[in-house]
Amino acid sequence: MAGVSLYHWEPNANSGKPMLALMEKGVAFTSHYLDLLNFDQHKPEYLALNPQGTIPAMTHGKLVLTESTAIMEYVDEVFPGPRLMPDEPRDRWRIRWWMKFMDQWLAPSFSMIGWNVFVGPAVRSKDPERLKAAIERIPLPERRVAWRKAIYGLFSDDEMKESQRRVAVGIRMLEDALSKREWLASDQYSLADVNGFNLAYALPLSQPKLSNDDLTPNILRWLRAIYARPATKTCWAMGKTAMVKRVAILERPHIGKEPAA
Ligand SMILES: N[C@@H](CCC(=O)N[C@@H](CS)C(=O)NCC(=O)O)C(=O)O
Repeated sequence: MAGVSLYHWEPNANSGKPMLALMEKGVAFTSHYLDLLNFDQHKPEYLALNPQGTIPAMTHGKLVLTESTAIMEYVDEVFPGPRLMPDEPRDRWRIRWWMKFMDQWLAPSFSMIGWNVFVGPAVRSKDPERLKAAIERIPLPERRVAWRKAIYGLFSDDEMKESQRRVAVGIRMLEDALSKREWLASDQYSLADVNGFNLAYALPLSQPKLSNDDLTPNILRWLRAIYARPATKTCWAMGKTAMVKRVAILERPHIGKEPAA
């Protein structure tokens, strides 16, 4: 069978989705770690593969695939191993509903908060001229804007407030869905759970007043159940940054409103 290569950053957000889906399916792949904080995704060798300069991208033989959720669906359909999409059309619809909601509406807000508190501060101290040149090399104008705002601390109060509002709405919706069934969108572990974990694995640390064992017990049960899966453990062990190591909070048996550092 043709080989699989994955170009990814950390097991987090979009990169973590195909990483975890491949590991759940038991598909061997060659990992190409691109350091997002070093702007590896805008280097000519990667742009030759994905001219948009965003990660992840996957190759399967000669085929180049982009868009993390679409890659996960491809992985689930093409490779043997446990199915991550059930057969029942209603379940498939619910899974796709959640993935669209997360990708389009919720994840950009999580991302803005993450870029404000982690990505921006992590690169800000680099040489200013190098940073300016790095921003100019970014192919997508909207990503150029995001980088500029993160590096120079330019996210407005209104933008941050709206992101925080969306995260609060998303937490309520996740808790409600997970109070009705074991997994997010069907009675079996699915791509919606893979997608959701990548978004929410550090919630009790990043949003302790909104998500903890007392307020959102079902979200915490769900996060711990996903973290206990061997594929998740292997996947998150590939993380190199402090951002991803936050997953260890799920090892605590009880997380209150103010988790100790
Ligand atoms: N819709 C795309 C989004 C890809 C994306 O924007 N990835 C982020 C990382 S999570 C990225 O590459 N950021 C780097 C940059 O903007 O330079 C997907 O789901 O694959």
